[in-house]
Amino acid sequence: LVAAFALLACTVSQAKLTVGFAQTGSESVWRAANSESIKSEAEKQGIDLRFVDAQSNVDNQMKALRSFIADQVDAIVLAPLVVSGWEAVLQDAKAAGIPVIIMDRKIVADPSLYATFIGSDFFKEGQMAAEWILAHADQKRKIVELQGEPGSSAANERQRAFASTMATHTSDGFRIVARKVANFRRDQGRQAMAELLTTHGSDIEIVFAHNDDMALGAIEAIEAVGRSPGRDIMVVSIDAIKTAVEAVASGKLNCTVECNPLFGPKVIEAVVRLTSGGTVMKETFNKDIVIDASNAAQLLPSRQY
Ligand code: GYE
Repeated sequence: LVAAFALLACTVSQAKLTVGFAQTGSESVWRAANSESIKSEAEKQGIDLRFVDAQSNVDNQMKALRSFIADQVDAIVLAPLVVSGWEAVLQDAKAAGIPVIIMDRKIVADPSLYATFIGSDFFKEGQMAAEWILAHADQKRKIVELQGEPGSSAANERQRAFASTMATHTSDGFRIVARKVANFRRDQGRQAMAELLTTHGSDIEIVFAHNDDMALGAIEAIEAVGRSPGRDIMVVSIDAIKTAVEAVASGKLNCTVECNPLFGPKVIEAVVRLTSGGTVMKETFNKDIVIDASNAAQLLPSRQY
């Protein structure tokens, strides 16, 4: 009997899963909320999570994956900084029998190299932002775009969707006059917008930012030149972090398209299924909504991130 208990205790302790999580970095408020959501759910489920903050550096992320494979973790969660370059390391993970969950951003690779993708539909988000502008722009037509991390699926898809939706309305005069990369960061958004205001001055009527942090930076830059964000210049972005929803409620931001980062429970559920012989859907998309003056105040109290 004692031996049986010892055996049981042994299997129970062996059952604790070890999961490697290669996060992009900590570039935005969205990212902090996403990291927290996965960490807390892992803890709840008694999972040993090895968290690596790649500090927006692809080499760091690649190194993290290699060390997870060398340590024979039970599963890998990857939020890929960029879309390309993952084939070789994913082949190694596959050869080692380690399931990989791609979350948040997508990759371009043979789909058999990863188990599942879980995240938002960035193309749809870009489209929703463009459609909101088309419906609410009044006389405003000239747009500047603040772009996220080059090569990331989030920036790629939001740009592609926005441009293609706007392209169908060039006859109405809608035009993207300039684009600037600000890497999803608030300080860079402020800086980029200040430069755009210098070079394009009174031309700018609408700002489309690939995330809220950059939009909040842009709002500061607009105020710094004595113009009124939300009125003189329309500002639209994506993520719907609490500070941005507050800015919508106070009229400085016109619209933010939600991109929900709180899907740690879905990611961890996939980990548990995949490591216990279960199956998961190849792709799972989160549902996102549009937030503007019509619903911001009402949504604010329940905002979790
Ligand atoms: O919009 C931005 C973050 O990949 C959806 O990355 C994510 C984006 C998000 O830094 O704030």
